[in-house]
Amino acid sequence: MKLDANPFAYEFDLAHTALVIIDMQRDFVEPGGFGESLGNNVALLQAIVPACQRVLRAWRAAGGWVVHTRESHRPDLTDCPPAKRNRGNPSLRIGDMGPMGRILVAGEPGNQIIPELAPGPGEVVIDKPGKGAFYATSLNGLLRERKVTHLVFMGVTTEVCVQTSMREANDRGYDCLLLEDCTESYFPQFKAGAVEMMRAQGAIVGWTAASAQLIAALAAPVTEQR
Ligand code: TIU
Repeated sequence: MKLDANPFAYEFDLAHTALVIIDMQRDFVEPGGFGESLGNNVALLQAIVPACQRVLRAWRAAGGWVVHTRESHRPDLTDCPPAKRNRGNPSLRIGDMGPMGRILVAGEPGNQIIPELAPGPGEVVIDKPGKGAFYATSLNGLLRERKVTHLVFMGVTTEVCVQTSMREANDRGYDCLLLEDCTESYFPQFKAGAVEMMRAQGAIVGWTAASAQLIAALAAPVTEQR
């Protein structure tokens, strides 16, 4: 399959591509979670949910494989360095009790993926203690087992966990596409900068495209894609 993308067309074989949805959790998207505890306005992030749903629906209908990630720490916080927990003197620290349970802790209500994008059968959920989806997780092994070579990214936040994950993927040899209207930051100027820097210099980190382009490619008859 081939779609219009920046800085030039992105080509992928659906059987060897995963849709990677980064951290679309209540902790980042809803009030009372980790994102808000850092002083952010979570409403900005809620705006991308319908576009993410459209892509997820189209990707599943085409038979594509999906990986979801959650930024998530063990209840005993042994995987949360004090530097991460204390940084910025947040109103609620990781592990503290908040309105949706313990902040950024596995198993708590706030740590779950939002219901609109809930994982489906056969889809993988990766709990990650860092910003990047590859750090201290089984993701690379799972992708290699399935002979995945291409990754399509959406999720939050663009310049933190999405950008880190895409850079980690790029260094591991995956061809990455970021869906521009399916990612968001608490800081619009950081999203714009991150999107720009990833596709600069001939897609130095990867490609970017509007989700409509991907949906059109997924819907196109196979004979026209050759
Ligand atoms: N704070 C912020 O923008 N992001 C994070 O802490 N994690 C993710 O991006 N998932």
